[in-house]
Amino acid sequence: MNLLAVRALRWEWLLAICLPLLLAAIVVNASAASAAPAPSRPNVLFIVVDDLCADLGAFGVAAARTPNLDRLVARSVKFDRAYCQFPLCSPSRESFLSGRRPESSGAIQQGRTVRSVQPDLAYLPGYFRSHGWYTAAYGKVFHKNDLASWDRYDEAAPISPQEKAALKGRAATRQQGENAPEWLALDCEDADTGDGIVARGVAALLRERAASGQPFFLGAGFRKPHLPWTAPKKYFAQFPRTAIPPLREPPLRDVPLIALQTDLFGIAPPADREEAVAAYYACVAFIDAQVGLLLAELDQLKLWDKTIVVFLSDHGYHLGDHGGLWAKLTDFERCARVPLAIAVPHTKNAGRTTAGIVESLDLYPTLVDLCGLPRPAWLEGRSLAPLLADPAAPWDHAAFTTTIHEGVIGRSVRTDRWRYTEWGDAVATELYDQVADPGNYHNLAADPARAAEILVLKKLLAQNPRTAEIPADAQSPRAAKPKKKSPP
Ligand SMILES: [Ca+2]
Repeated sequence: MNLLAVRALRWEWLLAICLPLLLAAIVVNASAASAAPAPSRPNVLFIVVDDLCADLGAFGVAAARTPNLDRLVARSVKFDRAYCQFPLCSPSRESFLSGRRPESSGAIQQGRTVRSVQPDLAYLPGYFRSHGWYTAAYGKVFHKNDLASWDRYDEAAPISPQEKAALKGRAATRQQGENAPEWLALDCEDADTGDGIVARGVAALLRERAASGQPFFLGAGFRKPHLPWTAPKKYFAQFPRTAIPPLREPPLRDVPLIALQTDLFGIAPPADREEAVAAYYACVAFIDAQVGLLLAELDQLKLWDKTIVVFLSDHGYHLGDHGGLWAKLTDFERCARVPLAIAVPHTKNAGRTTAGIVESLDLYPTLVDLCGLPRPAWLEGRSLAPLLADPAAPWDHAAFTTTIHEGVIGRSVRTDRWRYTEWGDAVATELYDQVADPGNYHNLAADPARAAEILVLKKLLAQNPRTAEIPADAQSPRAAKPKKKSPP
């Protein structure tokens, strides 16, 4: 064997011994990274969108164009059956930010705060602040902001000067009511809009706080697709009227009139449903792009490994369904249901969906749990940590949603199979089979064959605290008197 051959043999030996060791080291390293423990004091990025129903690509609605929200959901555990506690901005947010049910706290109307009846209560961001997190927000996180919750807060005007100028003089289009659906394609850039300012403000906060060493809780409160539906014109260009599939729905059967009211604020139906839905979807696509800025910042700053990202809406939204319902305030599945996704650092469950029935109310105990903080005594929700650890984990719970029409309170409970609603003590009841009738068109409450199920659901509903007082100004100004009979 000559010298060259000996050298070649040595190299072969070296390769034969070292390569497997090297590969093994890489594999061990990779698995160690995937099993890395979650940070003990993670950051929280809390993204809340106003009036956004679950019409999103990631939630199975192809007509909506939401690549960024879809990407966020793909990094998260998706909650397919999440429900708000009251389908209206203020009571819904008061509930999930305080951790209390609307009827426990009494915050069951627009503008009434839990803080006003429980002055020492810490809202969710305030609780994190009291435990050493830096808390800051832009936009509409609270309906009525709680200054004590934040180290820094910027309301970021609901509409920018550019939007205001564009909308000026258009009040004539609101003849049907103060908040009749109104939309407008804006001739401005994203950065010149209220929500564009929110996204850029929070992105700047992420950059500023990433290097601070102090954990942060940042709130991004986007105001669209709340009315008026304004967004830069490039988003409207994505949604010609023909991009919206026509609505095909079954006829309403035995649905009581009181359940079919959404007009607390004078919402008037638009003349052309598809045109209006296109405007709503344009605003959703606009918000999607703003969320995209935040995701890009999380990428750039490598924050995913130390940041819990929560994405939710305050309630669902009707888009001309049920024979012409618009907006919010019903107890139907479409209005009670909210899109919810939670991305947790180092999760092995990214992109998985849970069918567990959960409530917006659960967010406070969930975040407290994930961040290792003591659970405040007043919380009424439950931690979703078991579902984040295993989306298929056993989970036998119900969700409760309350609304008010004409001074009559509508209490609804959603179980795995049913949605059951009671209006007042005996004004009307509804029962929908969520398997056979997911959209809630056929009320089975009078079906004698369902008496046993109704008894169980009635007991379940009665377990929740009930408010003794329904505020006089919680009555609908335009709604017809509630009637027991069904609509034609
Ligand atoms: Ca809202």
